[in-house]
Amino acid sequence: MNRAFEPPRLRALIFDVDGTLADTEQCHRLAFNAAFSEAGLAWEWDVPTYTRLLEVAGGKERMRHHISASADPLAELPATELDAIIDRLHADKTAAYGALVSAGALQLRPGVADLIDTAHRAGLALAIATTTTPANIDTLLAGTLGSGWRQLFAVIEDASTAVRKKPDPQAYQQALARLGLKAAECLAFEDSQNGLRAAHAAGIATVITANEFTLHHDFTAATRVLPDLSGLTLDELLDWHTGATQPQHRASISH
Ligand code: XBP
Ligand code: MG
Repeated sequence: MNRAFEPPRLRALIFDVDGTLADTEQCHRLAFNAAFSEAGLAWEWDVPTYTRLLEVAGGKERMRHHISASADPLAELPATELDAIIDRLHADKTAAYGALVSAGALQLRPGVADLIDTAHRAGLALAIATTTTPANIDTLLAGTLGSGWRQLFAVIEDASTAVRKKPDPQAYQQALARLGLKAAECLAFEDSQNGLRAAHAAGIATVITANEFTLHHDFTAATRVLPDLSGLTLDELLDWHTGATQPQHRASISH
């Protein structure tokens, strides 16, 4: 006789940063363009261009892709020289982004602060799994959640710990390992197709809140697609998690 299915308990929420916690990508785009202008490069990433380039996760990887895809003369440089130029551009971009965010350019998306607070009070572990630079996370969350923001998150996986960028699942797999939890005990929150693919490849059911840069992405594999997280209750999350961890549904989530 089949034992009644006991759904795994929801024990952790794992958040992507850019586009999920806040609509950061316009600021990233402006910061890239500021760095290009400072370097005397005639590159100007407008919104349609940046929307396409966002299919490459990671700022350095995105610039490298742009150089090769646009057959920019920089592509002819010896690898070490090109690496040095990309590193410098990215450092300048990160400084420009930090200045924009520190000046108050960004707020958390609707419902994010409430969900983090409610989940933390309910004893759920919170984690971050992002491809962005650590400094960007600190600038954003110190300015929105306060200087003690790190105490809210048990685990932070970012560009400095997970070198393989989304859709590679490394950031999520490392977050699960450091949390000491199974994928079925967690829910992920993402904004993009790359992010959904990364979480899904790690076996984690995912809630999507798209934004202007990702509305057109394929979110078929998501457990839920929402306009934002406003008004979201823990009971709703628990229901979605239970539904997502039913045997027949889990069979569709790769491990
Ligand atoms: C989104 C990214 C990042 C940002 C730019 O990260 O792919 O590359 O666009 O930040 P997330 P960096 O996984 O949080 O959605 O220039 O620091 O990479
Ligand atoms: Mg994102």
